Amino acid sequence: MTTDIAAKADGTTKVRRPHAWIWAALSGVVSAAALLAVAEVFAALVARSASPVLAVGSFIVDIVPRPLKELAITLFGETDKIALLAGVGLGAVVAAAIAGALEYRFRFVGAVLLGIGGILATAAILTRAGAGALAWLPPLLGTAVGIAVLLLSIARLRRWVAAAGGRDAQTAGANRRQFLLFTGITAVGAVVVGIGARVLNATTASVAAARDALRLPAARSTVTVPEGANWEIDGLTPIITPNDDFYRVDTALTVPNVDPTTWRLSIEGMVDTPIELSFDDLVGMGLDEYGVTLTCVSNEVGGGLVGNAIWTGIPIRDVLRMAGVQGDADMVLSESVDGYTASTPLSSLTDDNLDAIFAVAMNGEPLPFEHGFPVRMVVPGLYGYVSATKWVTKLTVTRFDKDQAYWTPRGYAAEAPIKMSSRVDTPKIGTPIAAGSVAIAGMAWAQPVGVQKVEVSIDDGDWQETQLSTPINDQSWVQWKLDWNAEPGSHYIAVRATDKDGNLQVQDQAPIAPDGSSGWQRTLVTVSS
Ligand SMILES: Nc1nc2c(c(=O)[nH]1)N[C@H]1C(S)=C(S)[C@@H](COP(=O)(O)O)O[C@H]1N2
Ligand SMILES: [Mo]
Repeated sequence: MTTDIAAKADGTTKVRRPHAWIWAALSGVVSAAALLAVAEVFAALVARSASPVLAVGSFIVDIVPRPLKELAITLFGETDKIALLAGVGLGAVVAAAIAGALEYRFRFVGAVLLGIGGILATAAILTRAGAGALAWLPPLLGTAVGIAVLLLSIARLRRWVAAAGGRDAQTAGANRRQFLLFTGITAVGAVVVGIGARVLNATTASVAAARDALRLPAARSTVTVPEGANWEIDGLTPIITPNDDFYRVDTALTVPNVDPTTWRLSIEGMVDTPIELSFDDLVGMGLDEYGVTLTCVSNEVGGGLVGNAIWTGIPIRDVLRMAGVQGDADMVLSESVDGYTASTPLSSLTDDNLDAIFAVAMNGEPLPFEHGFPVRMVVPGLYGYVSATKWVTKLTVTRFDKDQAYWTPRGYAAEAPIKMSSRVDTPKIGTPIAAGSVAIAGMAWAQPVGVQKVEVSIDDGDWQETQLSTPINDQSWVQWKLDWNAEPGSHYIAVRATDKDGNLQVQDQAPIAPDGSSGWQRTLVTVSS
């Protein structure tokens, strides 16, 4: 900072003018911080979900076109959500600084801009699913306080600037102090209070305790991983994916905190009797274990958006039967607490030979928060976006020609069975291996019928049948391996699967949109001498 008082040659002093634009911009940023802090405090009191930054972030998640979303995932990977929030934050800071500078130059223009920002944030909050009846209160109170801070701060800045123009160093100094004190205290207060309230709003403490305390009844039937199902080969994926390693895909900026004691599942729409079940009601229907491989439509051939777990749950058909499904329905729209929806063919949920379940546990423990605690759906053979709704709270029995799910207007098919696929886990491209005896190994899946065989072709030679690990069931992936005498140089390894109905994995390459990737993986490995 520059000193305000400069000595002049004749011995008198002249008060230097402050850099008013910069201070005005800063006032704008401080006002916005006050807005957010007050909104967070009132959100903590009346409506935890009414956080402006998160609501605006979620709104953006929902409106950005698919190619942009894919670009964000490519650029930032699993940190795409953090990048988005940082982007929203940066945008807000810049907009607030502009509002401050404008307010200094044109009285009330900045205040109006801040007001518009607050109203847009309120609209974003109110359009979120699960916005409570009082959700409008925090952002509007925040906006009022933010505008007040801006007006008061800029008024003090004007007084300082005016005094600095004169020769009265003392008045200028006092006005400067008043401005800096007011703006500084507001800034520090907003940051401390705002962060405190945000942490409080995000706190999972009570729900985490509820999850820890949860004692699920023992499953009536269990899945045993057969002998020979899991080979321990360096670089090969284990047959059961540990919860911590399981891929995560969802639109949620913050993981929903759902208290199992207040959670309800309602079955509505084209049913004879709409029903509502508590967690205890659902679990009381009896638990069984199911081994199912879950796959994301965004998984590229050879990719890792796929995992296999032992799920504990209740067949969805049993719950639908209680409600009584009406004859001309053909789809079930499942909805999560955060408003996400998936469209699942009714037949996939009522089929006696296909175990579509409400899962409450994953690999022997209550569902992790990221994977849908307390209840999610798992449907064998359908991509996650059309079946595996996490934090599920409502099923609407309906028709495909009447209702649409979240991804349907965003470029993905309304119905999407998982495409049979196979991939090479080892050797890996870019990791040179030593010549000699090498295991080529990977994973393959072909829900719902199961994998019959996996073949490998080296350097475009004959297809050689590989060895398969003992399958857990037809809904779970298998490992495959082939012993190879690797000679020095570069080699292509291609892989393809065949299912138990005799269908060969589709060779034609397809992108992930609209209904999943296809093609045979062909990877390049380097063997050193
Ligand atoms: N509530 C909710 N459930 C959801 C999603 C979502 O965005 N929100 N994404 C779906 C998609 S696209 C997939 S692939 C699976 C992923 O489940 P996982 O994160 O447990 O691996 O969840 C599905 N369930
Ligand atoms: Mo997905």
